[in-house]
Amino acid sequence: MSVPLPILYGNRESGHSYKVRQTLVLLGVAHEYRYVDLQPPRAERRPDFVAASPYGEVPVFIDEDGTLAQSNAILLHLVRRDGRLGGGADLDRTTQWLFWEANRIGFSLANLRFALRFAAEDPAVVAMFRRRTEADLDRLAQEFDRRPYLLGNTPSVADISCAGYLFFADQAEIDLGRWPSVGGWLDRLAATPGWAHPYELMDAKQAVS
Ligand SMILES: N[C@@H](CCC(=O)N[C@@H](CS)C(=O)NCC(=O)O)C(=O)O
Repeated sequence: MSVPLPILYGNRESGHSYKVRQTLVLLGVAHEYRYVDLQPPRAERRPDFVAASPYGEVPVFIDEDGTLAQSNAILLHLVRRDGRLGGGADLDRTTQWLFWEANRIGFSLANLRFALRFAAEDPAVVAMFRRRTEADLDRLAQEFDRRPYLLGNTPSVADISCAGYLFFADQAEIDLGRWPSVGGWLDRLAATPGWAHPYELMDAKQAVS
């Protein structure tokens, strides 16, 4: 009897979905990627997604343990099961960085990019997202002045999560040249075997890998 593959619902423009798919690929978890068109109103999106999604947002991940939304909750689920990429003894520090990401870079830069690319946002709001993004990059730079990855010498989901939206920095009109140690960290991540740019990884309308 064949066991159904885990399913990831995501979208090519979604850095939060990218964080999950990149982790699945790096961990070698076979899964089915289901593309969700986010243009239609929430209730009119693909019915299997509407039925599965607790908040109406991608990503949503389904495996034998159940259905999970929230990118960082999914990352914790995966590394808890696997033990690599920040699971095992590093789990508490991994969790700390994932909570930071959710409130900081995954909020500031994600919304700055969204405001500049997809929405006509009030300039004062855009300026607030920009100030906050810059403060978050200052904070990240402090880490990479001292160590190659957030947890030390090897990459983890803390890095995958905090870097996710930084691969869209140009779309947020952020020049990473101001933060060379952050740029060096992103280059190291991009050189990890199995790493791919968000558009490369998330483009397939539907894929099994
Ligand atoms: N905190 C959530 C954020 C998820 C999120 O903002 N998803 C966006 C795409 S990146 C979405 O589904 N937008 C469509 C909508 O809200 O209807 C996470 O980390 O997964």
